[in-house]
Amino acid sequence: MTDGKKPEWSDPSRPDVFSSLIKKGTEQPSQNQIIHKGMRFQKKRNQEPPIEEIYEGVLKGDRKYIARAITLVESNGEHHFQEAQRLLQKLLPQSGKSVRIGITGVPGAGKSTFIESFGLYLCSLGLRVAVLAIDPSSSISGGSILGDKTRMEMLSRNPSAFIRPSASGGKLGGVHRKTREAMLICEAAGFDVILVETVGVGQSEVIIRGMVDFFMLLVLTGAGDELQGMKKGIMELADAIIVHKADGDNKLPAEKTKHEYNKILHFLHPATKGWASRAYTCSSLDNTGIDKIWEVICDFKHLGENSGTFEDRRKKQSREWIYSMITDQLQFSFFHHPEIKAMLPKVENEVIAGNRTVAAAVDALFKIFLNK
Ligand SMILES: Nc1nc2c(ncn2[C@@H]2O[C@H](COP(=O)(O)OP(=O)(O)O)[C@@H](O)[C@H]2O)c(=O)[nH]1
Ligand SMILES: [Mg+2]
Repeated sequence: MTDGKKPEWSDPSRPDVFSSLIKKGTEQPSQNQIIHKGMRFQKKRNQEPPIEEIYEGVLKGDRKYIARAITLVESNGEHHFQEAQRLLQKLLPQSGKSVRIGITGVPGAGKSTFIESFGLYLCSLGLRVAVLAIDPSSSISGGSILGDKTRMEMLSRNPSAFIRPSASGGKLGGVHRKTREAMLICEAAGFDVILVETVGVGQSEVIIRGMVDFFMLLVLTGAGDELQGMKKGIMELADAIIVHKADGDNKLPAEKTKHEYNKILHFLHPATKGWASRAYTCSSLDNTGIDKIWEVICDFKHLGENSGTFEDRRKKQSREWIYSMITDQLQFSFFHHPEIKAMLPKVENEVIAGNRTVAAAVDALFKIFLNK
């Protein structure tokens, strides 16, 4: 990850403190202006601006401060955690007004290109759009996200849009909390729509489904047999299936695929109570079918708000958030416990050498952790 950069205030003596790296973005005229205004940041190197300053900046929708706030919540440092929670607590009353949309699909399905077209369309309607792109594979592939940034070049230049790529470094659990918190920041910053892009790698779909209002699956044209083999579980998470790249010679096959999916969807459990998930075609290249997808999402929201399912899901998600946060916290405090850290390699060796059972080893660790 040679192109990755740590936040300026990160402690160089503790390289483990940040789980993700900031990627170099594309130049934006509006951001340059902000950087000039915010010269204080540069003078006060290694020192983060006070929470109150970040708070005010986020509320104003200042991208520089939104990025700062997200970097703060992404930190794994104990001190940053407390600061971040203080900031989020202040921002909380301003959140909850955006439509949260999750987008998944295999690599190459065209998610980033779709977000560029869809995002630009939303901006043209006068809406403000935030994009959070999570790439669980980025730590392995070494920055496919950077490619995404260039793919969303037009959108990233649009003053009504904010794009935040974030590498999970393979730790899905942490991304869970951090993406929710990044969403909260974007909502407080007044974005109308939040798009969360995630690569379909099994677990990530379920996690993102648990934090968005509307979830869509981008698929490509395929033969009927392939569709049958597709994981039913993933289709049952989707409020819409988008057969993407329906352009050129692919137009007709895409229509055919759409019908195939509709046939299957008919027999599946609906992802959202009272909503019939359907398949649609679109092309981000030709910009066709994009408006229809927004229409579907508006219908979904309208219906859900009237029936109460929209609010119900959000309440359920908040409840689940508590439990996933408890799990995260437990995990964090366990693995950062100094004695546990010191003991772990020894215990590992003992287990591998066959001198101790796993259960006995874990039990001993927990006795230390719980100070028994
Ligand atoms: N023909 C066609 N190609 C597309 C379309 N959208 C994306 N692509 C291409 O598909 C490839 C993968 O796109 P990308 O957005 O990076 O996919 P992601 O991995 O799902 O984010 C790129 O080469 C795009 O140019 C589309 O609507 N039509
Ligand atoms: Mg992508």
